[in-house]
Amino acid sequence: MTIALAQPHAAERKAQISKHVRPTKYLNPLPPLQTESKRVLLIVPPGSSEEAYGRLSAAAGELPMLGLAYVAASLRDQGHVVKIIDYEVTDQPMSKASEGITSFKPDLIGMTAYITNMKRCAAVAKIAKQINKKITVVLGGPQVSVFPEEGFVSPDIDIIVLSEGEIIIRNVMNALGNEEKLSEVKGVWFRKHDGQIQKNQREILPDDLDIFLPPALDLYNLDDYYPPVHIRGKKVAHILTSRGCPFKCTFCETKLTFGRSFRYHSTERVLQDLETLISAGYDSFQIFDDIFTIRKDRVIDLCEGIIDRFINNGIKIQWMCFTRTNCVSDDVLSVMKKAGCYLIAFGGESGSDELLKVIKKDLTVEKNIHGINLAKKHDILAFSSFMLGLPTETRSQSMETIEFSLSSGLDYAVFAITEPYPGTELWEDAKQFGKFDTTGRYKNNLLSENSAVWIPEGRSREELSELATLAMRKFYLRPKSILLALKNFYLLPPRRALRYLWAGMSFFILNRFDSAKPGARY
Ligand code: B12
Ligand code: SF4
Repeated sequence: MTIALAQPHAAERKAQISKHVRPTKYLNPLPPLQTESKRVLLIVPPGSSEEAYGRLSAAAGELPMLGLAYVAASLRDQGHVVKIIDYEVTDQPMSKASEGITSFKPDLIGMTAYITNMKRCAAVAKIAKQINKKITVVLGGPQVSVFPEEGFVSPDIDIIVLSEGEIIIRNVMNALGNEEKLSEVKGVWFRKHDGQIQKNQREILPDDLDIFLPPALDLYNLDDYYPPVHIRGKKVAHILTSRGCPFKCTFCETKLTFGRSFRYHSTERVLQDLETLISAGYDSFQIFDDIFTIRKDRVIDLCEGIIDRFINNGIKIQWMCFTRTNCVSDDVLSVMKKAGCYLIAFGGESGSDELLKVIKKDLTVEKNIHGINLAKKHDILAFSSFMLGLPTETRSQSMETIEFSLSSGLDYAVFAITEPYPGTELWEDAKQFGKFDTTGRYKNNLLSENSAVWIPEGRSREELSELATLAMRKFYLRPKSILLALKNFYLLPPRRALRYLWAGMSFFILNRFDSAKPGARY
């Protein structure tokens, strides 16, 4: 059945999607505690944000890890004593981890593994085992969800949780110290007493996201964090209203962690979570869903809910989201704008149709322009991320991408040098179309001052770094971008505005932190 969204009748539409609106109470079928309660320490390993985001790190912002907060909420609900320590946000040295572990005396330590922090996770695990061999060290997160072998390279890591952690970790807690029981827990790989790695089957992802509790963000010291430069609002929270993506972009591994079917929270649940955050003083939200607008009917229902419950009652909120240029349309954007959407982040990736095909983006340059124009038509700012140095990319195609970013009406753009992640199709393509230079591994970062870890045929690391910097300069040193930055500074709390100003000056004027050499920071 086609849903008539152009001139929808509200009651009719509500009835059509009512099957997706679930009860307002948290139904909690998550595994209950079957053993004694444990002390769990969730750690963001020491490291600096400059390592992760490069020269413009202050502009990238610092946000509490949502994944750990979801896992923490689930563990706390099961009855454990849970603490989160983020050593990265406060730029702590590795020695601090030992103080935190010694004083909390955890039974279990958990960390989120990204491609960028695997070594640091291993270093924390080593410290934990030196303090007390009995501490169980668990790794979850994107990197080990698709490439669990990598976790066991460190002898100090005991258990890997693959994919969504909320249910699996509760089963792990019930099976701790009992290999037989642990062998039955789906979604884990673990090291047995004899040193063998037991590889259990993957867990099936639950359809109903409402079974998950809201992330335990209260376990972070929220004063330490601040959002990226393009984000508006006095107090900003990031939320997830859905998980999963059906598209097949070769470089992306989201689908490997969260599956290809699109799963989402009920409208009522999202509204309740927003209400809680608004009562705590939040006025601005970053919606971190991979493709927020993939289901029009759901987005329209949610936006109408926001308008009814908040906007019409004088509660002004603003928010941004991520989506694709082919998943926006006039009807959706119009209601999104009314519900407070001020910015959309698209994944434009390239200014060349040929390259968009290579990465199976299932988009064309024309579609990207159309999506950006539609956002602009509804007075919504448009942001896009781009990739430089894709397989088969030539210098002139890199320039096409840069030119596209300048001519397409975008308000914000980031340019990352392509980094293939294990487990993705791009990882396989990379072997054919270029070479890895492992001296640079784990050092590539989001904001332009990159050292490529994979060099496409016929290109060089220096050339790609130079192009990424050139792209940022060309894009942000235009009068249009400078005016937007000035407008934003005026809208932002002074401390944040000054921080961004410093980041911009460091990058564009002082050329500070020019450490694009591989290995510069390790
Ligand atoms: C928002 C986002 C960001 C934000 C992060 C803000 C923040 N602090 O939350 C920004 C823009 C800053 C960012 C930066 C980067 N990101 Co990012 N990001 C995302 C995005 C879109 C959402 C992350 C999220 O919140 N997910 C929702 C939570 C619930 O999921 P989760 O963290 O995976 O956690 C679940 C499970 O993994 C598991 N789990 C996680 N941790 C643990 C721990 C334990 C103990 C257990 C049991 C389970 C468990 O359970 C959780 C709940 O279900 C994802 C894509 C995606 N859909 O996830 C990419 C993604 C995570 N990012 C990715 C990358 C590569 C990066 C960068 C390295 C990019 C770069 N080159 O600079 C940086 C560096 C990050 C770092 N800290 O080192 C990759 C990761 C690939 C990889 N193998 O590491 C992803 C998957 C996107 C992709 N390209 O495929 N990112
Ligand atoms: S890049 Fe975006 S659209 Fe493509 S697979 Fe990943 S989440 Fe989906």
